[in-house]
Amino acid sequence: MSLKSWKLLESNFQKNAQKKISDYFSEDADRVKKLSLQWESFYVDYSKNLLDQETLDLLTTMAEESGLNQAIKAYFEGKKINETEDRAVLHTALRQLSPSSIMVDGQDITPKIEEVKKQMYDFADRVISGKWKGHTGKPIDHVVNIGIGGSDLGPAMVTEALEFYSNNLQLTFVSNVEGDHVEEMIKKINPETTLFVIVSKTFTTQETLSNTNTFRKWFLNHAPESAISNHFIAVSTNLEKVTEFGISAENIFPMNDWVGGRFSLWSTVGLSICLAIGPKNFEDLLQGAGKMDQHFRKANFKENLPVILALITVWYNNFWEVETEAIIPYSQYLRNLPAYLQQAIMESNGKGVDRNGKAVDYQTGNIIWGASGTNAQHAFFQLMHQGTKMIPADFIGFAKPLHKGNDHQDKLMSNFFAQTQALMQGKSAETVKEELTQQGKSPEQIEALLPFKVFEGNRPSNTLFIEQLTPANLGSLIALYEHRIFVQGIIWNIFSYDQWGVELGKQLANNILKDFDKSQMDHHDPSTQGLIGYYKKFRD
Ligand code: G6Q
Repeated sequence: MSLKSWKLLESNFQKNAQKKISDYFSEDADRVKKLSLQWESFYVDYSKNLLDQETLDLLTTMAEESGLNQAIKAYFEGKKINETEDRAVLHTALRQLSPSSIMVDGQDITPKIEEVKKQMYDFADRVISGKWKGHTGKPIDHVVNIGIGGSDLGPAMVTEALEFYSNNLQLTFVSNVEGDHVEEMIKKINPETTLFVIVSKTFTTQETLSNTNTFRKWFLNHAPESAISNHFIAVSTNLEKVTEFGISAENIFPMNDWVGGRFSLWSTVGLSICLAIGPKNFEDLLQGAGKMDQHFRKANFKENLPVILALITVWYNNFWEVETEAIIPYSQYLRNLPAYLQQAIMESNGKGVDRNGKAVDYQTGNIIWGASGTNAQHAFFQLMHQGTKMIPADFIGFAKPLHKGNDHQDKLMSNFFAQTQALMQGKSAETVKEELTQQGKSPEQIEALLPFKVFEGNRPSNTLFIEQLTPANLGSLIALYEHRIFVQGIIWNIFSYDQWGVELGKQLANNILKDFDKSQMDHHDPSTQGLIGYYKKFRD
C-alpha cells in the first residue's frame, strides 16, 4: 500500500502494540466522550478499541488520501463506479429524503423510482386489505418469496427483523434449490390463498427458476392456467424473460441494473417486506436509510459513523492482522443480520485484485460471522474471551424493548454491557486467586486452577446502542453497514460492487448437471469424477 498515512499508521501500530485498552482509559479521562458519537437515536461507543486519537487522526487522513471525498460524490451522483459491470451503484437513489434528480445514461431516474414505488405501495395495500383476491375469491393470507442471494437475504432478514410491525399476512422465503425444502413448503400452503413473489433481477437464476417451476406445477394441479395472474407476481429487470415465463405485464414490478442484488432490499425486491409490514413502515425504513445517507455524505470524517467504523475495521484487518469480525445483535429479531451482512460485506470486499487488475499485497475483506446475544454467549463466546485469536466485535442493542409488561430488558442490557466489559477488562490472576480463596480452595488447588480462570482481556469491540428497533432505525443501521463497505473498498482500492467470484461455481454446476446423463465424464478431475460416479449409483 503506497499511501503516506499507511506508513505512519504502521509506526503508530509499532509504538502502541504493547498498550492495553485499559491503559488508554487511564491516560485520558475524556476517552469515552472523545471516542463515541451520538447521531439521531444511535449512540455509538468505539472507545473499547486498541487505538487512540492519534491513530484515529491518521486513519481519517488515510481516508482523505485515498480520495474518499470524491469517491462519495461519484457514488451518490450515479457515476459508473461498478466499473467491471459498467454500472452505477444507486440503491441510495431509492431512499432520498427529498427526491432530486439523478442522471443515469442521460436520463433522470427519479420520476420512475417514484412511479414504481407507487405501483408497489398500491399493490401491497390491495393485498393487505384483502381487495386482491385469489382465483376462488378468497383474500391472500400467505406470501411465498422465491429468490436467492440478494433477492432473498435482505427481504428475509428485514421481514423477520420487523416482525413486530407485521400484519395478517404470513411470509415464507424459499431460496435453496433443494426439492425437499420446496416440498415441505408445499405442505403448508393453500393454492387458493397463496401469493408467490418471484424475485430475480436477471430472471436466469437456476435456483429461483427451478423453485418457481415446481410451485407453478403444483399450483396448476389445483387451479386453472387463468389463475396464475392472481397468484404469481415477479420482480425483475428482465421483463422479456418474465413475460416468456407466463407472467402478465401488470404483475411485473421492474427494477434497474443500477441496484446491486445485495443492496436491493430498498427497491421492488423489498416487495415482500412491504407486504409484511405495509407501505407506511416500508417508507419509514427507506427514510431511515436516507437519513444515514445524508449523514454519510455530509458529516466530517471524524464524526461520520460509517467512516469511523470502516476505518476501525481496516485498522484491525491490516495492522493487527486480524482475520474475522463478529456481529452480535442483542435482539432475536436481528438473528439473521450476521448472515445478511456476511453476503453484503464478504461478496463486496472479498477481492484479491486492485482497481488496476493487480494482485493486492495487503489484506482486503475480512470474515464476518456472528449470532444473536445472549444465545451466542452460551455458544462461541468462550473462544472470543479465552481463545488465541483476537476478534473485534460489533455489539448492537436497543435501549427500549418493543413489548412492555415483562422484566427481561434489564437482564438483556446487563448482558449486553457485561460482555464488552469482560472482553476488554478480562480477569486478572489476583482477582481469580481472591475468588478461589473465598471459596475455600487450598493453595494447591488455586495454583492448579489459576491459568484456566484468568482472562487476559484487552479484546476490542464497538457498541452500537440504538433507542428502539423501529423500521427507520433498522434502515439507518443497514445503510451504515452499506457505507462502511464502500469506505473499505475505497481504502483497499478494490471494486466492491461486482461478484465475479460466484460465477465459476455456477458455470461448473451447469456443466456437471448436463453430464449426469452422459457416460463419458473423463473431462472432470478424478475427485469430482468419483463423486459424480458415486451419486449416479443412487440416481440410476
Ligand atoms: C448479489 C448477487 C447475488 C444475486 C443472486 C440472485 O449482489 O448478485 O446474490 O442477488 O445471485 O440473482 P437474481 O436476482 O438475478 O436471481
